[in-house]
Amino acid sequence: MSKLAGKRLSNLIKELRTDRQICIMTHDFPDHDAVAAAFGLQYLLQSVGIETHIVYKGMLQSPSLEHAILLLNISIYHYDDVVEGGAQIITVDGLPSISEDDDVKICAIIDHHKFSHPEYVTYKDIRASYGSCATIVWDYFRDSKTNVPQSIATVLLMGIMMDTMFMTRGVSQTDLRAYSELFYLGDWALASRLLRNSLSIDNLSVFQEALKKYRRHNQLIFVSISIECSVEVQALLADFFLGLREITIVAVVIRHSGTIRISLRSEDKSYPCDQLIRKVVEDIGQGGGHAHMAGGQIPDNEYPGDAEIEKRLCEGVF
Ligand SMILES: [Mn+2]
Repeated sequence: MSKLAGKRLSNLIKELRTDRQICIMTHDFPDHDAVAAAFGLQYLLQSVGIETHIVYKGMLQSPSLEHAILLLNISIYHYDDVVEGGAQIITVDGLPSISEDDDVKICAIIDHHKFSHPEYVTYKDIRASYGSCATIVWDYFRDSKTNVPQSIATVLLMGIMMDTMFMTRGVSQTDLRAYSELFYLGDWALASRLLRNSLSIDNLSVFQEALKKYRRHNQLIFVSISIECSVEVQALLADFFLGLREITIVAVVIRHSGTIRISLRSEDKSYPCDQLIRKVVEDIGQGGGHAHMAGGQIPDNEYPGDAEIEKRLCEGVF
């Protein structure tokens, strides 16, 4: 191991055995921030001679992310295609769905969400005050005095901008430092162009349904979408409603590959999303996130119906 690895990276490397496959795994249905964090970390580990695969479960659902992966030459694989028995997993930006049948071991967790992370994992770097996981990985570059190549800087910029909605929410001082440094190192124009064009004409039917069906309770909007919808479109829809000046809390429910997903947004500090989501999914699912933004999942067969979710939400707020 290089002496230049830096403290954080050295501590991470101590958890890894190089005689087994090492995979950096994003949360299921990865988003820009998850892929950015994985891509950055892969480069760092490679620079000290450790080869890894970036893997995910679910699907890549964002055309803008797929475009970025192609343009910036990011090697990312579906879990089922490359992960070997006994593999060591480093998770980034949220826990993937790894079951006991998967013959793998999570050996490190790097995240900016306050989920309940498994006890047995000894290396946990959770920084819930950060706006993005990409910022944590940037800090590993800084700590190990490793130069950030242009393609990595561009992807990290995408991750930071996506999760902070172009530096307008959940921004910590470190996010700002990372952003301002990466701005000069990466291709900021490309990163922003890819992000700003993440919707397509096909997605308008989701917005149409949302505009017809949304339910307003004072400063709160609840909307449940019945047509197939990606998590990325769900997020953009939630942000759209939050942009209404009368509205400070938004919940968007979608159906997505066997689960019901709830995306929550709040601009009101008295109603932090991470607490609210726990009330909404209590006894039926799981959820977590930040004060300004959180998400929850409920298995299809446990779903109590939109009316019950709406009721729980209103009870949490009024
Ligand atoms: Mn993130």
